[in-house]
Amino acid sequence: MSRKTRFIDACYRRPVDCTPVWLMRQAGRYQASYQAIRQNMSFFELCSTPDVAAEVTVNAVEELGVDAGIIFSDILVPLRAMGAPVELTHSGPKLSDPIRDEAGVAALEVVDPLATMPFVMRAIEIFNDHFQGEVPLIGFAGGPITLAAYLTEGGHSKSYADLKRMLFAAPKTAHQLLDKLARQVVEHLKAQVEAGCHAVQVFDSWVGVLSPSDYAELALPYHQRIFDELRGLGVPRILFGTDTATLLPQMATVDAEVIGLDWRIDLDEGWRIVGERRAVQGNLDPCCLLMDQPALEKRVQQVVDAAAGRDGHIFNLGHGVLPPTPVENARFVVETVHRLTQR
Ligand code: 1CP
Repeated sequence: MSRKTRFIDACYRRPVDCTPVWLMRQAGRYQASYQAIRQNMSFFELCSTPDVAAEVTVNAVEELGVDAGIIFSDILVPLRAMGAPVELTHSGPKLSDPIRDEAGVAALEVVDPLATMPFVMRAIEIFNDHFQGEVPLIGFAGGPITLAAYLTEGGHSKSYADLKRMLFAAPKTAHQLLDKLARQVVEHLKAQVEAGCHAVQVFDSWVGVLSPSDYAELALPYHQRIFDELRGLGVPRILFGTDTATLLPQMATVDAEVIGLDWRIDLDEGWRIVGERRAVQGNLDPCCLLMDQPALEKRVQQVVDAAAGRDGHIFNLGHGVLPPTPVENARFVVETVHRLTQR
């Protein structure tokens, strides 16, 4: 079975020969090949140089043996295209002039991805040329709450007080912002599929900072709209967030083929909540990859056991690969899942 068939069939809950695996943030600083490339160019330079972005994506697939690639880019790339000059510093993403009022929101523009981010689509084409369509490629965008978090906070945050000040105290401005972000997400994902992506994932990584009632008001309507508008593309759609255990009953109403789970809920319990009709992606704690291989194998086995051989499990981490991860442990996870789930 080709990697493409294995991955796509699992998304649609069809039987496969073994459980497909890919790892969130599988391309990055824990790889020597990535570090070598980053010595010569800045992060956003890398993202906007299609042959190098494609090379980094291909390297991750080849070094790890995963069943899918995820195009090397960032959720911050479309924010820069919309007019928010986000930079990447040693302490993470930074926006010197965070967006906290109506004027700031009004200045953001929903842009044509082909005109403003052609390099993303070009990198997708180069990846597909390399693998001749044999390895599926995932396109992605950030979710509205996560993008709004970077714009309002100006970077990573512990309390998300600036985000929540806008969401709770200025709901009209907040909805204007979320609406623009949702429209940009749809445009960006459509362009990536048209360029050749075989699946799409929305990373609403920080949506778990919301209570269930705030999720219902501020995130769910946008998730539903984004996924409804992507239905016609005919590719599997993955919805991911972290800390979503209490939000899953609502996320299960979004028309996504696959729901991503983090480790804060057991996979079988999460699957029960999102329903047997869905495929699920997850949910090994990325910290497990810092252990020795016998201990790591036990943790992989636990996730495989929780999936209990059901169709529609895509093995992944509950969140991204951590920078101190040994590459051989990432490769070991992929081999171990394939070995343990051979059918
Ligand atoms: O070289 C470097 O120092 C850059 C580190 C780095 C990398 C490797 C950043 C900056 N982004 C990326 C790549 C990236 N980002 C990918 C493609 C790689 C792959 O998956 O193989 C993807 C899908 C993302 C998505 C992304 N960026 C998310 C969603 C996924 C998640 O982990 O939650 C988020 C939240 C970001 C923001 C971001 N980009 C970079 C950093 C350091 C951060 C901040 C993370 C944080 O606030 O904790």
